[in-house]
Amino acid sequence: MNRLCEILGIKYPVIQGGMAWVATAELAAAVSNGGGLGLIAAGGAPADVVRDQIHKCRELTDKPFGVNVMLMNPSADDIMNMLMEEKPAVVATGAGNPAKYMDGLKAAGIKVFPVIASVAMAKKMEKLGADAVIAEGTEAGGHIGEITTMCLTPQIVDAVSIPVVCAGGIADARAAVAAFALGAEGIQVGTRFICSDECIAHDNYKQAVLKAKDRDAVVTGRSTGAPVRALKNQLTKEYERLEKENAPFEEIEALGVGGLRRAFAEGDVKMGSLMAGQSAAMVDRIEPCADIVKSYFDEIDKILQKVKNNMSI
Ligand code: TUI
Repeated sequence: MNRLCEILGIKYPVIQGGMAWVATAELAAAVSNGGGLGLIAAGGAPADVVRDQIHKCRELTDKPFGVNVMLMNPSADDIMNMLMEEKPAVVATGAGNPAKYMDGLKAAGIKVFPVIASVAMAKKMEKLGADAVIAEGTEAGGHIGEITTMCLTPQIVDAVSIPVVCAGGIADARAAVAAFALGAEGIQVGTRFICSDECIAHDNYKQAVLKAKDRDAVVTGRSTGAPVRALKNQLTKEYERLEKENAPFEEIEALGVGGLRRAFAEGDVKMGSLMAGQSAAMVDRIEPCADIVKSYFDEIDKILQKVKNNMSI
């Protein structure tokens, strides 16, 4: 039996990525109702807004779901205190070290799944009592680390004994099989869920993901120390120009302010931040979350047969 399914009481070991703005109660509930684990993204929201989202999600599903806390959010302390009261099944963390919250979350009976992008951080999280780690490769969308999913996953699997969830670039069943071959016990999927019926992002954002080709998910912000992957548009081009000109930090940062809201709510595909992973190029339809969750486990035998054929020497 898959350890992640056991820990969480879910059918499919598929976690929906905690995408700021995009991962609303509607999306999380739909993924959980489809047998995976939905996550509400706290993103940059204040604690009371996240609490309302949890209540909404509980109206939409009786299945377990989680909350992703982006640790660069200035309200992270308030959000964590609220979560210790609300007790979602899981708290996933991103973009930082959740050490100071770990004991409180565990004492509240919440499973803690830190997103990590290095071996050292994975080891630290296991030592602190994390229930699983989400190893996110640089193929992912949004704020990213440097190591590819292919190289990061097996190194994390060898370094810890808690379950490893593989993230970054997993848009179809072949990639899922590869992740499990690398030793992962679950997958986290973000970009493909943008193109779901239940995602309430503006249709222009969804269409941009559908249209994206192999080189369209580009990284900006390397020079400021917070690299972000998003679909190439006027915003990313202006970022690139400012970075090349060594513009002041504040000027570069100011460009991005409100970018996710512009993309998600207004459908501004020119100056919005269309955060998405490299797998955007492989997403070709909008469909129900339940179908996306299940699709990763379709045709396992056929894929494994192909592996055997391709590897028979
Ligand atoms: O967090 C993410 N992805 C995100 S957060 C986000 S919101 C945002 N908006 C505007 C600018 C920047 C961010 C959009 N996408 N993924 C999880 C993730 N965590 N990737 C990498 C890390 C990470 C990085 C460093 C985890 C731990 C870490 O530790 C550093 C330390 O404290 O030692």
